[in-house]
Amino acid sequence: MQSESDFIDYVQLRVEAGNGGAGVVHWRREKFVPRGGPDGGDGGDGGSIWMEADPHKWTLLDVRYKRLLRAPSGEPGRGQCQKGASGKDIILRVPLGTIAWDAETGELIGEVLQPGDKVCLARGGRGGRGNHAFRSPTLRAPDFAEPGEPGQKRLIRLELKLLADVGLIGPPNAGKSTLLSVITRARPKIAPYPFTTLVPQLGVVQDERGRSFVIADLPGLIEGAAQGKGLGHRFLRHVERGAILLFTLPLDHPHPSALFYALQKELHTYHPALAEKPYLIAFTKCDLVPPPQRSSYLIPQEAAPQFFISSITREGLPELLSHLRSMVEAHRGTRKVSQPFYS
Ligand SMILES: Nc1nc2c(ncn2[C@@H]2O[C@H](COP(=O)(O)OP(=O)(O)OP(=O)(O)O)[C@@H](O)[C@H]2O)c(=O)[nH]1
Ligand SMILES: [Mg+2]
Repeated sequence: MQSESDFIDYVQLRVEAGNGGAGVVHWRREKFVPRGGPDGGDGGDGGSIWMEADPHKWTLLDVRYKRLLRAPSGEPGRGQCQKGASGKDIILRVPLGTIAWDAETGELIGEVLQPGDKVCLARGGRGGRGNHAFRSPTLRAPDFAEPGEPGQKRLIRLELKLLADVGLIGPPNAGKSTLLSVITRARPKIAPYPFTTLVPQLGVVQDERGRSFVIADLPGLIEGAAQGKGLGHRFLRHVERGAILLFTLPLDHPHPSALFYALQKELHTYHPALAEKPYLIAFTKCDLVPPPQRSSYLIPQEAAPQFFISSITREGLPELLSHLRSMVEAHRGTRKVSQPFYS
């Protein structure tokens, strides 16, 4: 199970790609030929630095300890037109949903969304050409060669925005983690006090046909979250790429509908696009309210589907999950956001 300090969603590191190896000036040496033609080979290319999406990673924790990544330079060319060896690339494995920025210019370098997606963080320098490459009918004995190009050097900021299909939005103590624990194999911490969940947790909902979607349990949101109150705002960006929001409104709260409006307002304040995501509503802890009294909690004039669920009795869960699943399937592929909301 994850602990709080393991969830790292922001790191900065320096990357230095390898320089290209120099091309060389060299002359063919053969018996009885005092000075053969030019045969200086090209230098090898410098190693590049890449990030690659690894579906088994969910945090940038292990990247945090890598302050500097330096790829080897290419080797100089050699006689007999031999190219120098290229520097080996370095591949940094990162979770899906990692975005790379140039920390000095603010430029978006790229993001990885699918397993195996690769983005070049620093390109290795090209090897220089040896004197063999410069020979021509008018220049039979070039006595010069190119130096290698320098490798790219950058300060990189990596930011993780989790890729979940569904994000749980609710106040502290709403039963979000309990819900995650009964519908997935995730084992988040559950407790009868607010702010039990301090960092996002992911769980995979799987059905008997093997279809699955990913659901993110986030720290509870309180009013003023968008201005930095509580914990939730720091993690709100992790629902930016969740296609669907699931509002969890606990029935042990006196006014669940007021909660709903407050949560929507927070999302809107944080970023208006968040408030436009498709959503549904689950009234949690419905075991606390007898069925005849439940309908009074329904939010009037609300087009989104509303469910009464209990993680204890499991009431309402199959209906909620099947609805979520069809929404997820309808919105698959819409989670690519190439320009993140803010930097
Ligand atoms: N009666 C009842 N209690 C529930 C239900 N689901 C959760 N609870 C209780 O509600 C309390 C809070 O549950 P959590 O799952 O930790 O709530 P949370 O929304 O994750 O809270 P934070 O992480 O603090 O935001 C716990 O004491 C749970 O046992 C439910 O369906 N019925
Ligand atoms: Mg929780």
